[in-house]
Amino acid sequence: MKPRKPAALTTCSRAVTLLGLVAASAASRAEFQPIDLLPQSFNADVVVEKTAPPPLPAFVTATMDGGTNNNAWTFYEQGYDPSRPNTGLPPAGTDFSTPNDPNRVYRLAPSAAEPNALLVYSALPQGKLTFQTPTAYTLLSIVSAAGSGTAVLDYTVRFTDDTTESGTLNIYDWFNTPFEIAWVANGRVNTDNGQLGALYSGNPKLFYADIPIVNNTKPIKEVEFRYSSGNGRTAIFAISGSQDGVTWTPVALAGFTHDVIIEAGAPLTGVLSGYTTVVLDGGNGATNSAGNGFYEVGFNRDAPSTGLPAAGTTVTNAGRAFAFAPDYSQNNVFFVGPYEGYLTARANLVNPAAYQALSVLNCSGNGPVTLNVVVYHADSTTESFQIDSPDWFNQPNPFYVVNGRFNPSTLGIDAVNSGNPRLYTNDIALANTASPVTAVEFTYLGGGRAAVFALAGLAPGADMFLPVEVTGYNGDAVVEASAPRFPAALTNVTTVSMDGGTNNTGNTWYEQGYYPLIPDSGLPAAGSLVTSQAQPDHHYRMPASYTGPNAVFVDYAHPEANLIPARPQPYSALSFLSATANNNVTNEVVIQYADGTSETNTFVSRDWFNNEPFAFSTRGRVNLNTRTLNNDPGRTTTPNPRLYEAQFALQNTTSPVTNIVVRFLGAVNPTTGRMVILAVSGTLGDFAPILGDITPASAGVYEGGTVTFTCPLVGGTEPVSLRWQYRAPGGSEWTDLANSGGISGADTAQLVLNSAALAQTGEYRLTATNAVGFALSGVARLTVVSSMQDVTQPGDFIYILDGSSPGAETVDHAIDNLVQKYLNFDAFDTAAPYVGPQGFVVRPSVGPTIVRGVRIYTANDAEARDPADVVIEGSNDGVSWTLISSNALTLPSGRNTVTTEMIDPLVHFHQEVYFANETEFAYYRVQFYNVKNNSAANSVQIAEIELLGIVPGAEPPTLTLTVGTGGTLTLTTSQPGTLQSTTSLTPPIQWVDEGPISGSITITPSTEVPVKFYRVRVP
Ligand SMILES: [Ca+2]
Ligand SMILES: [Ca+2]
Ligand SMILES: [Ca+2]
Ligand SMILES: [Ca+2]
Repeated sequence: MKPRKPAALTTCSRAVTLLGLVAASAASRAEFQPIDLLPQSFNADVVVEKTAPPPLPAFVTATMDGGTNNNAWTFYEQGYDPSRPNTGLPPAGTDFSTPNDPNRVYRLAPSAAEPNALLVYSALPQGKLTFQTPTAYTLLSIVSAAGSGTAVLDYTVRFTDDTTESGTLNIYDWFNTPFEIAWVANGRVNTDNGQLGALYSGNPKLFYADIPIVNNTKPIKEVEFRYSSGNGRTAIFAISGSQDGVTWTPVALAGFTHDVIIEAGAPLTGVLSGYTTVVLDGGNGATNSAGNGFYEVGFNRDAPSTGLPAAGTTVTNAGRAFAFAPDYSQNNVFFVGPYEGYLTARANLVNPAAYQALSVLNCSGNGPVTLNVVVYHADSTTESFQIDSPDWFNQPNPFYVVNGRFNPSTLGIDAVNSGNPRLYTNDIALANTASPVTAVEFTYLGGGRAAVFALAGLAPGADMFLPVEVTGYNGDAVVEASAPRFPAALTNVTTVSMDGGTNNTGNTWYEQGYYPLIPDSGLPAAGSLVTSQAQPDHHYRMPASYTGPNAVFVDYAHPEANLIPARPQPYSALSFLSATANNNVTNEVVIQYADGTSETNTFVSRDWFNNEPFAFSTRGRVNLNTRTLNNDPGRTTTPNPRLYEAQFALQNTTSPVTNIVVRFLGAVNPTTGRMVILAVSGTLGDFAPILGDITPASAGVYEGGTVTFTCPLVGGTEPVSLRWQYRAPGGSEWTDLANSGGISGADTAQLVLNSAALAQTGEYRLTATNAVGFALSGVARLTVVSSMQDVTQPGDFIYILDGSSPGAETVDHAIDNLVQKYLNFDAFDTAAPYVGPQGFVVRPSVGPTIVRGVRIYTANDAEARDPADVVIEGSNDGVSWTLISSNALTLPSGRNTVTTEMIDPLVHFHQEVYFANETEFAYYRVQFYNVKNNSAANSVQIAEIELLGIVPGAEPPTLTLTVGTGGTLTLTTSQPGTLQSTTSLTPPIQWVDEGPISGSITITPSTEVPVKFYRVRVP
């Protein structure tokens, strides 16, 4: 209770208080307040709680690749991958020498779990390392590396008497190869997915740089570093000192700012370690399982029949029976390749026997392998043969098709049910058929690397090769079925996931605090209150627990859930806090009342990425498989994933709601679409407008055409005022639309854009406002494409300027009016990087034209090859050229994959660019100087290019009218296009699309329309 006010002020005070009470009362009636649900309403745990085993990025605070963004690639400590113990940085706190000089001794920080590097770059422009014991030296040596490029630092050495010496240091990128190499890590780890990379590649590295000290008798107390130039982010790991230039002593330092090393003992999340010793791919990594190899049938849970036959299995085909090794957790192949210890492998027969022929079951990686085969007999004679072991892909006459492979260092499964990889047989006819065979030896002669899986023997007089039991396997080439696909997965902290549903795999939500570096990313704490970002009068309470069930989950296999309010009350409207994965899901909601009545609604719940408006974004999610975080948690300007609100106005506002049945009706992706509801809120009395779904969600139209967007008002206290808004592509500001300039319905549920203009490309939404609050619809996207003519046509004279094209992707496909692409390797080779410019010359067969725009369509794959710019020149003799236009491009990421389709700007992903030009040209030279990722791309490619303009000499299109019988009229157009009509030529003219016209169509005019005008819009 507030203290009583002095009497003289009572009246005034009471008036104020009453006003306050009224306002508060109205607000509480209007706002959506949390509805607590009984615990049994929740049927799934879809949230990783903050106390769950930590994610991989929690083991560093910065990375070499991402700096303080703490993403992508960074160093790991030796021992992080126990099966590759000599890869990584030296163990924390231990002395190490450089490859070239055993006297150069350095020591990294004492812990890989604490700050172990001083980061200096443009965003962290200075820092210093302090000597724990000030000491005099004649030389200091700084151990460092930079990510994302090289850098230049200024340094200042400070003595105990505060005098200084200064200079400059050049810092190398961790993949450079100067002489001053301090350490070769031979591996790195990606904090985005846990994968190991650069294994046994000679990278990444640490470097040393020496600093001469003039005052070599004064103790040094610290060294300060300041960013000077360069893109690289410098990490300084260690300093050693020397008095004589020969002997070096590590300096104990304080002042490291960041932890950039994933320590030994951190969860090995993205690599399957220890289940193989050899793989068929991987170059120098082949004997360290750093490439594609085999898995046993059953390992791939999604395709359980694929893989190598189970250990110990006998497989019979084409008169031969082979028995696979008895145990895939032990060595199980004879591996032969150009590696120490693997040049020769020897199979010893357990039961020596005489054979007239042997058969060898084998295959090779990276091309065929020539093997020398020596057969040893009991009588001490030998026989030698040479066989070619075929590549494991695509070679004829396979004995067995494995139909899948696995890379233990990336966890990638591929070639599933592809008809590859394959095992083959090579037969050897023996001359000595009398003396038992005791052993068979395989020696590498050339090629990639080979695996021999089994031997079979044809006994004298027999008609079938039978298994030959052998010992001496020298490599484990098979990941056994019992191995976990994801070695350090989060398995017991959720029961379903957004990405994987009840498979509980892939990405899902996490609770705030789970990622300690960005503690406000994730879902708000269990039980906490959340206010909608889109509608601030909507409040929700998060589920009471993230360790027990916390979500209402439905999908095609679990189609129904029942939500029970803890305290049944009447409501005028309800709102669900929900999201879906794998695109939108349509649901039915049956609301049941205490009075026995019920009512049914449907709603579309939207995908957890990129839809608007949204109530809340967690700005991060966790991958259960690899225990990594993704979508740039906490930093991105496009916050994802998101929760949205789905709302209903109720008819029965007097009887308490006893329960709410939610049913899965269908999804864009019928079997993988799934929805969760995390909270429910409701209101009684007046409430803010509720809008339905906007349709269409996206539209394309030719310039001058007509577009309609519709969004129904499905509830809200009257009066409600509506207003459509527009946002330019890539823009952030929404502007109100008015009924003018061809726009009508801007203040209704249906917006019509007559005579669409190019500048109307962008996003549209409806806003609804009443006395209580407001609502925003979802966002619809409109693309208005130019109606200028494409002056090229299939068959026009065209040739590439340089480089080459694959046979099916030649430059004629740039103008063939089909999605089929044109690809141009650069003039140097067919490998990355892309070196521009590459392009072509075309002479339109329509003759000289004036080109004022270009439309470029993306190809079917490899976004890195999309052109990033386009330069168009014109010529009338094909020799001297005039620049028409030079533009940067930002082609969409969407791919045009159905290569047989007719190209269509209303359907296919593209970008248009317009420019001023009044000059006629007969030839056009089109060149692409850069692609989206020059270093990763080996070529430039596009599905199609359209040069947009006019043909000055061409006859204008005509439309003619003839009167038929029975009141019919026949309209004939000289060019195909869109027929449009209007009832008045008085501005503003409202042209209405009648549909496509090509040649003639016959119509029967309505007698109720006294006059009607027709035209054809020619694209
Ligand atoms: Ca660490
Ligand atoms: Ca194995
Ligand atoms: Ca949980
Ligand atoms: Ca094409």
